[in-house]
Amino acid sequence: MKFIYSDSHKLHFPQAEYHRGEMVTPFEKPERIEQITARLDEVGFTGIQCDELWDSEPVLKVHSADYLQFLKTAWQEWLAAGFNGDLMAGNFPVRRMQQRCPKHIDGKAGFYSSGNDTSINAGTWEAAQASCMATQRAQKVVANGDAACLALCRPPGHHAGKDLFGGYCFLNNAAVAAQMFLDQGAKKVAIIDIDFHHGNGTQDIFYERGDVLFASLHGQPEDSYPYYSGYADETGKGDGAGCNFNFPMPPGTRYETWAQALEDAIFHIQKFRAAALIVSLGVDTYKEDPISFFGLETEDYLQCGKHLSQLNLPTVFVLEGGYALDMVGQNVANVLLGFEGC
Ligand code: Q9C
Ligand code: ZN
Repeated sequence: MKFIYSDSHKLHFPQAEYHRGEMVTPFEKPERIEQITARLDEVGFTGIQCDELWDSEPVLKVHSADYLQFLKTAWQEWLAAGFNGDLMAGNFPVRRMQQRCPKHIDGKAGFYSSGNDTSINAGTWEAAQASCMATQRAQKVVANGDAACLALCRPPGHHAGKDLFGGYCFLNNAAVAAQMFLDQGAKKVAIIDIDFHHGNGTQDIFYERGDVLFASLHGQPEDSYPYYSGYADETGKGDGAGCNFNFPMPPGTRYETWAQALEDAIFHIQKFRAAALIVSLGVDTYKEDPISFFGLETEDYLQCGKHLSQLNLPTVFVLEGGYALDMVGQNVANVLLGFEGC
């Protein structure tokens, strides 16, 4: 299997993250990609450096134009306001407040964000675009006949909503890949999100659409980020009614239980008759992950990949989370190895 990456991911390097009452080094850091590429090289996958120019066409079908404009100019506006250091949102238009975008960048940041966990620096927009272009390239590799391809996205994407950044995400790469299959003639596409966290951004984008099935396996919202979505009774709306599947699971969930939800999701995808599959591939389900609470082991990812291959669909893997630096490479590699039947 080929994997697509871009060195431009390094341009996004948040300085600090507020975590459990302390400022810490961000979990979502450049070394993640270095670890993964090193391991994928060792295992014999073929890395392709992506140098494609920005193409906003499929992106504008899943994100709003005003949101993309915000991302493009946010850093310059932050500097122009006289602020130093990373842009980070601190105030949000919550219940009963006005949903009107203010003029000041400090207000705009909160208007377009779901949390204070995701900061913007000078190179963030370029890195987010490169991450999205790696996805677009991987989708084209699959559209041109490869059975599967991995986009090594950084920053990740599944928490990015139609007009929201957060959860370390800016552009929803999985949504862009799904949209591309549809634009190329597919009638229906499925996205399965196996990152530890609920794919709230992807759910938001497709919640009222019947052409994309979204299924997510994740830590239950009672106990886990993103806290305000991911319940099993969120099943879609309008044209999308019955096309959204959430599988929330409690702390300590191990592979046996998790794999039952995976089988369940796979069953629904088969019934949906999707023409292509996008996998939001996070390996923060790993037992040693520093911000998550499932108990998957490195060998389990082989089985997981094998299950996904049973769908027998053209498949684009899109990297999401995974923060246990020592094992993130092997865990990602194992999903692909299992998928290829190794
Ligand atoms: N430090 C992905 O795995 N947690 N995103 C905020 C404050 C945010 C995870 C807690 C977790 C986001 C792609
Ligand atoms: Zn995650």
